[in-house]
Amino acid sequence: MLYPIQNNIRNRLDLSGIWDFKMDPEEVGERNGWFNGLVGARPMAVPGSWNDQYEDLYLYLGMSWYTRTTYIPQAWKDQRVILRVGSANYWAAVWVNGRKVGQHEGGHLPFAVDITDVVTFDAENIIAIQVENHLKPARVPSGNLGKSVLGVFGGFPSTTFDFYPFAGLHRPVVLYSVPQTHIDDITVVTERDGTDGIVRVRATINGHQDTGRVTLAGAGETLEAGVTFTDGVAETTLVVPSVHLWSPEDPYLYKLTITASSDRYALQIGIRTVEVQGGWILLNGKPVRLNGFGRHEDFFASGKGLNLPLLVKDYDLMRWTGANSYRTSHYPYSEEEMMLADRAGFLIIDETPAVSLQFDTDENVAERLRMCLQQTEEMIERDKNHPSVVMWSVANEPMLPNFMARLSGEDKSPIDPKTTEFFRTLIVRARQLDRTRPVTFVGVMGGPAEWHMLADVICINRYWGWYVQGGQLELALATLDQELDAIWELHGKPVIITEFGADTLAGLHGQPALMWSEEYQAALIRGYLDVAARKDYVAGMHIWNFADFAAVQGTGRVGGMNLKGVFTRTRTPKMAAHMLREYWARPATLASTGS
Ligand code: BDP
Repeated sequence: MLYPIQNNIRNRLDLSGIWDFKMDPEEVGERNGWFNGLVGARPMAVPGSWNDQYEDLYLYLGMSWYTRTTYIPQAWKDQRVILRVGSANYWAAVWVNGRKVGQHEGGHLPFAVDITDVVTFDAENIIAIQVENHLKPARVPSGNLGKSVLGVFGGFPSTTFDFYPFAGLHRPVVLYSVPQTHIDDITVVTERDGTDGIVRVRATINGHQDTGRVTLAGAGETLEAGVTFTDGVAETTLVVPSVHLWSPEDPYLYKLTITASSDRYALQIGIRTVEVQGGWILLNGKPVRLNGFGRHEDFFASGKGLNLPLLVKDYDLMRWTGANSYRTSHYPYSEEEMMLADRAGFLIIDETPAVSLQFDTDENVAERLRMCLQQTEEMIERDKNHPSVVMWSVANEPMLPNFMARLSGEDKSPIDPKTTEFFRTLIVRARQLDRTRPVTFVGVMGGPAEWHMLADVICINRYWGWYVQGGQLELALATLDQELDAIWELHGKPVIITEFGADTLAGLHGQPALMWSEEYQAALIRGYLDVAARKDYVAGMHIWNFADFAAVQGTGRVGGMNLKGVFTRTRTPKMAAHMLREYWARPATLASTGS
């Protein structure tokens, strides 16, 4: 799943812009030939969620149609023409010139369809994309389970997760062309040997025999190796003397170019290593602490749609706080975001859309496992070459049916081993696809230790001082302190608190610091950071959340918003953001003790 590029061989035509849009709640569009063009359509921006572009669409999640027409340049005539959708949430089908050419399920990962045989070069082509985001029990993530599984968050629409289920074409739709014989895929793995960098490259081509070249340019040098594609595969290893390593402090990128007889593809790579050793995560052999945030793709009007100025601003604000890391909670973010992270030097925990997995009927669970595997595979395929990605997360807060009783300690019964098998399957699959990065999942409070045992790093979300022991910070921090040591004792692996925080109404102040005030949020976050700073096995602290974000409506969500951001939704810093800026400016204790 290579990102479409423009060079002197390949072409790319971005179809972002204003498309025609029409709701199809009765699902009559296909029967009535809406793929040939929409009657009574309204304008809709792509990329962008449809929900926040019109008042009457906010709550609409059903079938919808997008259409637009485009010429395809004559110069592409001898090439294959591909249509690629960056993200259509949740299910989509693509039609070109009246023919259905493909469909895809899963809202946060791209899909591509070869449309060479259906395009015309002499007239405009009509492209139609159907999209729906019905909340369904067996989907990943799930919705409409018939009861509120999230207690206080449970609201409307009925999700199992705590963010708004924005719908639509969220990332660019592009047409691109590749030569008939073209490079299909590239996998880059980097290692270190003393001061040498080792770059292992594997490329595949859709032909049998071919010869090519691999070129690596950077740090004032260009290395080259000839390669032969045998049965479509070519492999080579480049040794880079006096390597310029990639790190958050110095995110140095090399340019890797693969040339075959008819094709060329170039990408930016970073040379770095990631390992887990005892209670540490090592980056380039030195302990590193992941300081940062859980985030969301979320903004006014654009919803979950790619918003480039916001992306740049968010990276700048994260840097302003001193953060070096974030998690793509709770789904893979845009490719543009990943490329910017490579360049800006963020350490990313890359997460699949498996948020709030439920274990209800065997049938639903089997269907969810199928989707989880698909999304894990698609995510790793897409993001495997990014130096910024340092860990895969295959789920966030999977939940046992008796979650509340387990949390309170009332239920200590053994867990169903089938649930452990579920995670073993996902984690094993991720490791098969990528042997170079740790694999984890993010556990909920009270979640079973059996699941964590399968992971390379223990990632936990903790809300002592908010949902539990709310308003009792001293008690909450003492609970955290003890729990962390118990977790370390049990697992002997690095621990990351992937979520902790407090809802905070910007502008609400108080002395004493009461819940919902800016003071309370700052004190809670600071308290957690202080506890963690005393423990060498804590490899990361991610605050929930970077910014306030849209959630479903409910009694715990003022204005339909989760207010745990250290920035508001419009990116105004709360007190906690200023506190972090000071806190993270101090040298991290572990980094300074590294070898
Ligand atoms: C955690 C979830 C996250 C929520 C957060 C919260 O992982 O998605 O937004 O709690 O309640 O349970 O703010």
